[in-house]
Amino acid sequence: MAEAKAKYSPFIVMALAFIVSIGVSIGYYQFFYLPYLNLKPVIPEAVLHPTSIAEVSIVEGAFNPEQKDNFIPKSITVQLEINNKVRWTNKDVIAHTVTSDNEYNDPGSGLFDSQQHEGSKPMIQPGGIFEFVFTQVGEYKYHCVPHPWMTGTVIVEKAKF
Ligand SMILES: [Cu+2]
Repeated sequence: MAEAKAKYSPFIVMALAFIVSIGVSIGYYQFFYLPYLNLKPVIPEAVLHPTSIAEVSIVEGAFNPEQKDNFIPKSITVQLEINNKVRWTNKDVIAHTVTSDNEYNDPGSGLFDSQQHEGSKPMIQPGGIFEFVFTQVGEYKYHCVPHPWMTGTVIVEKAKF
């Protein structure tokens, strides 16, 4: 036993222990910590459930390409934790969609597209609504699929106190 111990100097043992601990740390980070971060985006409750709702109307006649007004307001600015939940109400006589120009996928709410959400499938019917909670600061452009001249923008900012 004493001979076996003598083969490994304390320096080698410490070096090996150090290498093993680095390996364990990298493995933990890569296979446990990163997947955990990716699975669970931490979105504050106040962002998921803002105190009020921002309203956008799809006005009557929006289906008509000759008509200038469709989404009113055309651009709406909202604040996280205040009114970052946007509600579109279809006041037109035919169905429409609210669809992201670039397939924006919100980490809290999923794809920004009324066609992907229950309650509005396949389109937002006359008198119907579509609601979407924006959880990230940014500028989000959207349009209506059957009427691409209908365009709008949602700008999301941090709350100003
Ligand atoms: Cu439309």
